[in-house]
Amino acid sequence: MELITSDQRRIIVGLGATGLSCARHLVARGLPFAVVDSRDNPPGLEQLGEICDGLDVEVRCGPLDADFLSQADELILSPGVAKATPAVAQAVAAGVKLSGDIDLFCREVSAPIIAITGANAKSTVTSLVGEMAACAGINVGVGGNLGLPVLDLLAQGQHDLYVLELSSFQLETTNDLRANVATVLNISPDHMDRYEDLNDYRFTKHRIYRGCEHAVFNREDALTAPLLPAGTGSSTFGLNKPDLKQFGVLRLNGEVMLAQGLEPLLSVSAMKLRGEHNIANALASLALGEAVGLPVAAMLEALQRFAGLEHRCQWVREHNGVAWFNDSKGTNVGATVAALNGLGPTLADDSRIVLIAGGEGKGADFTPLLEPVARYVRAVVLIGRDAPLIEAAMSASPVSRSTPTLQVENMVKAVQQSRLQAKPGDIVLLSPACASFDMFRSFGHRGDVFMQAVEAL
Ligand code: UMA
Ligand code: ADP
Repeated sequence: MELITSDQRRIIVGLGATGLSCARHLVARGLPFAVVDSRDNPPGLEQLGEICDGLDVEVRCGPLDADFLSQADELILSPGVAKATPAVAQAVAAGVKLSGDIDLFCREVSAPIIAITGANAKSTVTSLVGEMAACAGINVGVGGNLGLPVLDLLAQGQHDLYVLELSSFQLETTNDLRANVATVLNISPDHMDRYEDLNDYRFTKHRIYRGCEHAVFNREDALTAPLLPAGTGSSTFGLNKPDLKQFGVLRLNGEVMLAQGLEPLLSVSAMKLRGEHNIANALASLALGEAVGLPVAAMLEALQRFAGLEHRCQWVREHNGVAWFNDSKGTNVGATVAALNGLGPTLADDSRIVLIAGGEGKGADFTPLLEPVARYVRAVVLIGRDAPLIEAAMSASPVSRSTPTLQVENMVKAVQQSRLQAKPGDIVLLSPACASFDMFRSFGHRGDVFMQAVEAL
C-alpha cells in the first residue's frame, strides 16, 4: 500500500492512544502525514511502526520544533498537548490549522451525536446514556475521553448513534462538532495547571455547545448554562422540583422520585446507583436520552440495571464493620466534595468517614474540601506529592483544623493507617481530589492498588 500524493501536509502531534488512532485513520484512507511527540521515547513508537509498516512516514521525537510544525497545513493535536505549547502556538500564529481527533471523526459521521462534558460525572453519564440506547435496541457507539478514542470507535463500523465523552483538552481543538445534543454537566475547577482560570476552563467546556441542535444543562449550576442562537432547543436537569417538561426530583409519600415535570418516572430506591450526585447523573441521562427520542421505558430499564463504573464510589468490602469504598476517579476537588456529600448522609449517627486523599493536585485550591471534611470526616490520611498542600489548607482553617491528618508514604500504608483510624459503622473512602500520575500509571491503577490492599486486610 502507498499513501496518496497530496499537497496537504498533516502532522499528528502526540503518540498516545489518540495519536495512534489518528495514524490508523489516515493510513486507512491513504492520506500522508508526519508524527511528532515531545518525548524522546514516547510509548506508542512500536505500535506506530506496525501501523505504518512499509509506508513513508516521518517521525520526530523530542522537543517540538516550531519551524517543522509551521510547515504543516494541519496539526492534529493530542489532548495531552496544550494548544498553548509554544511550538504549537507559533505554528498556529503562522497560519497552520489546528484540529483534533474529534474533528476528524465529525468529518465522516452522519449518525446523531450526543456530546457530554463537565468537570465530573462525564464517564458515568456517557456510559449510562449508552446503556439506555442499548436497552432501546439501538446500535450505539460509546467512546472518547472515556478510553476508546473516537476514531477507533469509527473503525468498528457504522453505528446509528454516538455517545461521546469529551474532555476540555479535546474540546480545545474541536472546531466543528455540531452535536445533535450537547451538555456541560457541571463546572468546578480542574486542570488549573493548564487553564488561566476557571473562566478559561469554562469557555473551553462550552465549545461543546457550538452548532448543537439541542443543549442540556444543569439548572442548579449557572456555569453550565449555554448562550444559544435562536432556534436551538434546550432542556434542564437538577435536584430540585422540575418545571414542565424538565427533569428533577419529586417527593411523594416520603419517596424520592425521578420526574419529568409533574410526572414521576422512577423511585430513586429502584436504582443501583447511590448518592445525591448520582441522582443528578440519572436526571442528566434522562434529559439527554429524551432529546434524541429514546423511549422512556428503555431509559428506566437501564437506570435500574446500571450499577456504576469501577473506581467511582465503588463499594469494595466490609471489614470489621467498616465499609471500604474506592473513588479513585475522584481526581479533582469537586469530585471528592461530591463523594463526601453523597456518602456522608448514609452514615449512622456516630459514624464518620476516614478519607484517603492526595496525589498530583494540578494547581487546585483545596479549600472547598474543608466544609464537607469538617461535617463527615474522622481523619484524613494523605499520600502523594501534594499531601503537604492539603494538610496546609486543612490546618490553616478553623473549619477543619481539629480533623486529624496523617501523611503516609504509600497506598498500602494509607490502607493500614485508615484501618487503625476507622471505628465500626465508619466508611473508609479513597477519593484523592488529585490526579494519580505522581505515584501510579492511572486512576485505575491507583484504585486497583487500593483494592488489593483492602482485600489483603
Ligand atoms: N505527552 C507528551 N508529549 C506529547 C504527547 C503527549 O508529553 O507529545 C504526554 C501528555 O502530557 C500526557 C500523556 O502524554 O500526560 C498522554 O497524552 P495523550 O494526548 O497522548 O493521551 P492519550 O493516550 O491520547 O489519551 C487521551 C486522553 N488523555 C489525556 O487527555 C491526557 C485520555 O483521557 C482519553 O481516554 C484518550 O485520549 C481517548 O480519548 C485520560 C485523561 O486523563 C483518561 N483525561 C483527562 C481527564 O479525564 O481529566 C482530560
Ligand atoms: P469524569 O469522567 O467526569 O471524571 P466520572 O463519572 O468518572 O466523571 O466520575 C468521577 C468522579 O466524580 C466520581 O468518582 C465522583 O467522585 C464524582 N462525581 C460523580 N458524579 C458527580 C456529579 N454529578 N457532580 C460532582 N461530582 C460527581
